[in-house]
Amino acid sequence: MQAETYPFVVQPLPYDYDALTPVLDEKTLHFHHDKHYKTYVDNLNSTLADYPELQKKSLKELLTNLESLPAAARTPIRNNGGGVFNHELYFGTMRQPMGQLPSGALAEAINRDFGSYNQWKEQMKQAAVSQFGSGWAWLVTDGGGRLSVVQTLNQDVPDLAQFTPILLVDVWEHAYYLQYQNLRAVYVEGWFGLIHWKKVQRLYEEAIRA
Ligand code: MN3
Repeated sequence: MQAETYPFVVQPLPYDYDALTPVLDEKTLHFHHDKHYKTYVDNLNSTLADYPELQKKSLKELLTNLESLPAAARTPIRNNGGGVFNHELYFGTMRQPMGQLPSGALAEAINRDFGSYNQWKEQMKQAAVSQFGSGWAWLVTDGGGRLSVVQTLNQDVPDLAQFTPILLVDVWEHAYYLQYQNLRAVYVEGWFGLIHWKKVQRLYEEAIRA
């Protein structure tokens, strides 16, 4: 899903704008995808327009080596490149509610590393609800398939040299405020029902094969 290199392109939602109702309504998805996410893509491209030497790098390469970037490009790439990476994974790992649960190797890893699906869910929910201010809660794997839950602030990504993100939930107010106002926990609880587990399993299997 993530476009390889500059110029980055807005990826369409992989479902209709009304597909995630009632958890996320059409208006929320239009604002979130068409305005917020698109702005990150546009700003990333306008930053990279000034740095031909960075235009061949993938988003992952840019975000893995922020310290190696020209000082003036570092913060805009961290914020806007992170914004692109995070939103593409977020929109790409939801789908029309169908009551899926994890299965296969990923389900086994969740049981091994968290105790059970419910214990994982509790930890993920805690990470999402307790994130102070704007940020994300993530499920990541290391190269050996060991899972962990992490939080990041703003549009920061986890350490991509060490971890592959396979799932995340956006807890910026723009993700939920139109519908839930201050009730972040209610939004997060609903989000669990939107998880596209087959896609998450595919990302997990790719990460441990790589
Ligand atoms: Mn967002």
